[in-house]
Amino acid sequence: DAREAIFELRRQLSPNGNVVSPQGRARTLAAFGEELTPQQVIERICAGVRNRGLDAVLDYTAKLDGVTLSPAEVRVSRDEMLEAFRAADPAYLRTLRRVRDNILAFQSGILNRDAVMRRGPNSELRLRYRPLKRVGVCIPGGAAAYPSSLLMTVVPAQAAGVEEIAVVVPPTPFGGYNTDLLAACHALGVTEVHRIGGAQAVAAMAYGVEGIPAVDKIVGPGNLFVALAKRQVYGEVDIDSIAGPSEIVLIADWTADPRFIAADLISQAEHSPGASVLITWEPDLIERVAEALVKQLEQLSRGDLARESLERFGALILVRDEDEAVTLTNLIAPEHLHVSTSDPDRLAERLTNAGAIFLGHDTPVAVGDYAAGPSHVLPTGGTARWASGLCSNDFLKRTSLIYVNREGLAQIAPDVRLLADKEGLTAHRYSVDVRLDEGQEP
Ligand code: HSO
Ligand code: ZN
Repeated sequence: DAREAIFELRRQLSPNGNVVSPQGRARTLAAFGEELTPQQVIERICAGVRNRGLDAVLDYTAKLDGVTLSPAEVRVSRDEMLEAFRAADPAYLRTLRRVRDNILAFQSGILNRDAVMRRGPNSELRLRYRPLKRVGVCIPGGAAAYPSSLLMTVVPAQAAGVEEIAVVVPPTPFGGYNTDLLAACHALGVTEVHRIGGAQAVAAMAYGVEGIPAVDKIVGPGNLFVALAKRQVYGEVDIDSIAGPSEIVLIADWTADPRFIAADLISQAEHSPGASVLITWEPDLIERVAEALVKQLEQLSRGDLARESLERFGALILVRDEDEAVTLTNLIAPEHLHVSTSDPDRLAERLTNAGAIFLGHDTPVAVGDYAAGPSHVLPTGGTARWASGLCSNDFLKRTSLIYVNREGLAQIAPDVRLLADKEGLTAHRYSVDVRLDEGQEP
């Protein structure tokens, strides 16, 4: 039963499920040497950082990342950034610049604008947007320390006008010592990079520690512990989302090329784990995609990783018709949805639950992952039912501005008085009456 399979898949792929970096999970739990749940580990780390500041961050970095740093070694120096930038491949730097421009153009173009509403001459209502002042960006330290994730978080924040951006990335060869990543930071104008990661970095940015003032919002991908830590500090600061593994649903009809579909399914699976689901009403297509999958998995260098992921979290689903495809897809609410049909726009109209939709045969998800402009930080785990991908507007806060003159106050006063009376809040009522000279002494 497709529905049941989907629910099972959903359960396993939630950030709390057991597939999120099982090795990392085991290592971290072992480091605490007791029978602690991941949540209890997070509470310890956050409390430690809150109470003991940078010392605690460095202790956890030694304990969990196996790297001993002095306080002075945490922040990447200006010279180190410059050196990485100078040593970088010029073609890489040109690509970074072009992609940055794509992202900046899109993210600037969609920025919310202040709104003014006037109903008559006696009042004015406004909604004003202002950027957050300081934002923290998490970049993972393993093989997934992607420059593209740096682009897809930092540039939207810059488009919104965020003044200070702090990047944290664990002290690993992939992470805080990765010259490509440091070069990318420099190319984007990021000057503040700290070699810390995991829950301790999230806590440091949320509470503020020596050398790292508290931020207003924390964004960016991470493992189970980063996800749980973000949830823990939410309320103290804002966060983007609790991210789980990557996912794709592909809807295809007979006009789709099975080789393309296989490649798209595998490209999600190589995130390892990643969930890849094909939904079609063409029995033929399923067979041809299965054949193409076998061929491509043999040829691709990450084929083994992807195969493992496909075996656990892959599905080729045959539905009756388009309608059933739409219903099932909306139920899954995938992070990425690729509509590979002859008239993708028509179908997309009815596909309401998806982080990002890729239209037509020639728009692979990789275009959005790397270069198009919308952020690839997208809702996973079925949260596309109610959540949206990261964008520049997520770095703005709204303030409402309310003005009435004396006449405006007089006009609205009866309603204010009546509600204040109902609630028994006499001072609220008096604050209106005293202005309209109708109040006796309170
Ligand atoms: N598909 C990932 C983003 C990514 N892909 C980074 C390649 N690099 C989550 O949306
Ligand atoms: Zn990807």
